[in-house]
Amino acid sequence: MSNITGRIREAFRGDQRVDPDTLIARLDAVRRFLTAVDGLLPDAELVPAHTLVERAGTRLALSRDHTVVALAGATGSGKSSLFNALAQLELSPVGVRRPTTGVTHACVWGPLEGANRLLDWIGVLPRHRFVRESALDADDETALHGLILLDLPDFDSVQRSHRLEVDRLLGLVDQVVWVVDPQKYADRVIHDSYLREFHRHRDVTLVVLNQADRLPPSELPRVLDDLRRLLDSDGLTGVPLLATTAIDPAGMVGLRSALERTVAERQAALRRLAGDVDSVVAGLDELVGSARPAGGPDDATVAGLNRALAGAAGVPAVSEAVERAYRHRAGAATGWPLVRGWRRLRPDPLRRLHLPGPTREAADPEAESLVAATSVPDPTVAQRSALGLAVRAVADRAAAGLPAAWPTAVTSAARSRHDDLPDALDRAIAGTDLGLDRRPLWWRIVGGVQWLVTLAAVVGLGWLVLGYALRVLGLPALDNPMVGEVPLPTVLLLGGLLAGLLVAALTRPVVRWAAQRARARARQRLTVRVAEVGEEYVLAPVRIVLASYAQARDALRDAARR
Ligand SMILES: Nc1nc2c(ncn2[C@@H]2O[C@H](COP(=O)(O)OP(=O)(O)OP(=O)(O)O)[C@@H](O)[C@H]2O)c(=O)[nH]1
Ligand SMILES: [Mg+2]
Repeated sequence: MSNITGRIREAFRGDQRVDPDTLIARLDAVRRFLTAVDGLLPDAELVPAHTLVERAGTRLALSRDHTVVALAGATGSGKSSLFNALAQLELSPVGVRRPTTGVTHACVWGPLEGANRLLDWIGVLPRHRFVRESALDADDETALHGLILLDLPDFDSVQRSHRLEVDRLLGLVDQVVWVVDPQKYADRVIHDSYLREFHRHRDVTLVVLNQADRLPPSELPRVLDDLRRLLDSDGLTGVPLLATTAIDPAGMVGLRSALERTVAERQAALRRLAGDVDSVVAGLDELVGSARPAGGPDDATVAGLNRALAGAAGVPAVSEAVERAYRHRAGAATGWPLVRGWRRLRPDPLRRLHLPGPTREAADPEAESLVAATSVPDPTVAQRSALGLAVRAVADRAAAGLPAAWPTAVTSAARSRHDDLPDALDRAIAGTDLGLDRRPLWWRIVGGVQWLVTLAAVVGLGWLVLGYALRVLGLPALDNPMVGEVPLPTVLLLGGLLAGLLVAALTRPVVRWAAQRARARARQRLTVRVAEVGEEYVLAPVRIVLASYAQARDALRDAARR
């Protein structure tokens, strides 16, 4: 037995008064519960709670000064006879042809006005409503002022409409007086289908053994004992059990004073609703339980999700392209000027993926989808299924320990934005600053050195060509300054070429190292962005369901507090 049900049982002990504010707080808690689970739990399971909230709201708003008591029982048990005897008028026909009463009759003690709206809601036709006061002016009836007595059709009827009417009314009235007779008091229908169902409404239940005059006086205690035993096994321990005789005013005294007490207490409506809340809470208890879910899946599961998202988003391919693009761009900026142009002819690896770096992130969500898509290859089948499994793992871990109805809700939350994931990942990749925007200073310095040494080589070459031309034309030769044994132009040409090659050779490992760093940095930034997508599209919806669960559990705990 769960905690909540246990608490309800305990609260039942004793004839407790129901505080209206407490009842309203409990109903509010049921309302909070319904809001928390809206769209998460199967609607069919929530029908009783919705019905309760609606009925209770209306009943409390209509009239707290009236007590609606129904006489219910099998045909011929004497409901109409008791009804007429209490009203001391022939209001509801009593008959020998069964079943006699086909529609509910009502008798109101006190002015009808206040009771009319209540009877409209209960659904008793105006022509079947009677007023005790106007029918007979009698002060001895004041003790019953505020009573609305209903004579119901029989619940074991051959007429289906009678049964439906009884079932409907039993859900609305404040108190039920079950009328049984010596022949049929042990019938299975009344016990299995009705009395047992009413065990949570013990404090608004009364049982009368009518037609007590038909039993020899010596037999009556035995029959009452037998009936008491049956009621106990119905879960109705402690409900008042009275013997009545409708045809003799003396045989009505006990019932009459019980009704007077009920009317004076003005508690029946509240107790009835409190019993309804208990039933609803007990019915929902299993659906909600008292699990304490974690705030979400554990770190390892989230890491698994992020890995799968990174794979599906093409993070490895993009970061590799970043490394290649770095080498490409660094080569173009620092390489030997004579071959730089040739390098530029080759396509930039990042631009080939349509990743020019940080994108124009759309401020307007409408326009978000217009942000240019990248050409990062679509995820493979394996990557897609890895992502599916990772999302599933998130749902499974998050829902661990939750009652049966919830894992489905958590799983659908985890998958709720699955179709939007590819675009979101693409946008995240496109929007990531891959760190290749700025040209590092050292590229420019090395590039400048390369230009200088190349210029030296070109000057040396020009000088040599000019000297050669002068010689061929027989003109006076140039004065060639010497550097040691070697003429300066030659030093410039060869030195320039060698220096260029040397600088290029020395730069290459530095570029390789820097490119790897750029790759690692880009990978890290991409991973962060992809994890943000995972948070927004997978984890946040799951957390919302977990929070709803916690709210529903707390609300139900509040609703159980009597
Ligand atoms: N002897 C005796 N007869 C009773 C008593 N109460 C009712 N009767 C008779 O039992 C028969 C059925 O009574 P009703 O009051 O019509 O019974 P009911 O429960 O209203 O029956 P339905 O309207 O068919 O559901 C009638 O003939 C009554 O006179 C009683 O306390 N003692
Ligand atoms: Mg009747």
